[in-house]
Amino acid sequence: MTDKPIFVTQPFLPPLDEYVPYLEEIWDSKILTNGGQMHQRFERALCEYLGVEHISLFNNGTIALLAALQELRVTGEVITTPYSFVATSHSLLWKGAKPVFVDIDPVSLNLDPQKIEAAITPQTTAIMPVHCYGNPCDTRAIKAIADLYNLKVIYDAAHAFGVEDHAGSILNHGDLSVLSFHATKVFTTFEGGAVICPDAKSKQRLDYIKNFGFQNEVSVVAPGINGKLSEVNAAMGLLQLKYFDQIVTRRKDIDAYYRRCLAGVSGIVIPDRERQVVDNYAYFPILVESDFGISRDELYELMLSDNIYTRRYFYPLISEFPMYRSLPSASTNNLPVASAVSRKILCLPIYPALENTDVLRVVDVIRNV
Ligand code: T4K
Repeated sequence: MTDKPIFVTQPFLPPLDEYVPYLEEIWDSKILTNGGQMHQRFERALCEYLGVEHISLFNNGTIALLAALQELRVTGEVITTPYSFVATSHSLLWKGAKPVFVDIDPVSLNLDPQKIEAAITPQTTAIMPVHCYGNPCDTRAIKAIADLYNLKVIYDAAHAFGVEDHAGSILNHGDLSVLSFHATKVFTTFEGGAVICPDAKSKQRLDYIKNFGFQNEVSVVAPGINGKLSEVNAAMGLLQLKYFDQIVTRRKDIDAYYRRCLAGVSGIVIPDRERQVVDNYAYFPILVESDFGISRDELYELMLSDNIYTRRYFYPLISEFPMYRSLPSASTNNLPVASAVSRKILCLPIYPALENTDVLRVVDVIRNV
């Protein structure tokens, strides 16, 4: 008999009967989308929970990234990380901007601020870093560079729901920050996303952008898109929010259990998380070093044969995909750290329903090597 499958992640689903009253409200109102009651309530609840002033909700993180770039009128070249989900750079291509890849820091696995300045040209208009795995970027250093060269900063905070650093919510840094509420994320609305804005005016413009640019029934003030979050998704968000502290507590326990079990296993390195004051334990990445005994890919296959679905987030690098690899900044010589990490990384399963016995199954495969 094969053991039950263990996935890299699974969404937390609140009891179904708790969803029903929200659905009844939607059914009664007959408003299904376009900024209804649930949408408005969810926006307010999120601002309060996350400790931010203004949020514009979106139907997914990718459209939210696009809208953020549109709002800031980003053009020309944008400095970004190759070590992310492909949506980060794809949003730049959709906006007609050129991604310029800069290497990552070997500890945080985020854009290395020390390497940014060398990549700035007269065409550079913005920096798009990612808080990878919810690990905060060096926001101070990035702000100093952006201020000096007059660049916009858009944080891809898809992994960083609920994360705080020394200054409070990580989402308050940069010109705009973008969240994803995809089913694989620590906080989910099935599909969904949001842009965190510094002031009411930019929120207003983002609200126009996500609704085709409509300001009112007869005026269209921007080349907008359909980026609206439906009422059913917003209701799911309200319900998830009630459970989020519980979700993070369980993830924290799993994270600690992995660390205890894997301590001292030679060839397995757990990247340090040094900047967060409040973590969300969104991912559990390990680096499979050359002295482990087998390669990362062999370990990945070994897990698969045991019905354990780990993920190589992020391999290949974005810069290795066909639409990027001819860019000068995509060369491996320019990205030695990201290239090496991408070949060693493995994200282990972590989600609230994962039991300690499941963690042990994962750990045993590693220890038995
Ligand atoms: N920026 C960054 C840094 C991102 O990581 C992402 C998305 C974005 C931007 C864009 O945000 P969105 O537009 O997606 O809102 C997943 C997700 O599709 C993607 O949202 C996510 N990043 C990326 C890191 O991972 P896959 O190809 O790994 O997903 P999939 O379908 O293979 O799922 C992985 C595992 O999760 C499955 O083995 C089982 C489990 N799962 C998945 C789904 C969809 C469930 O249990 N239930 C589900 O509904 O890309």
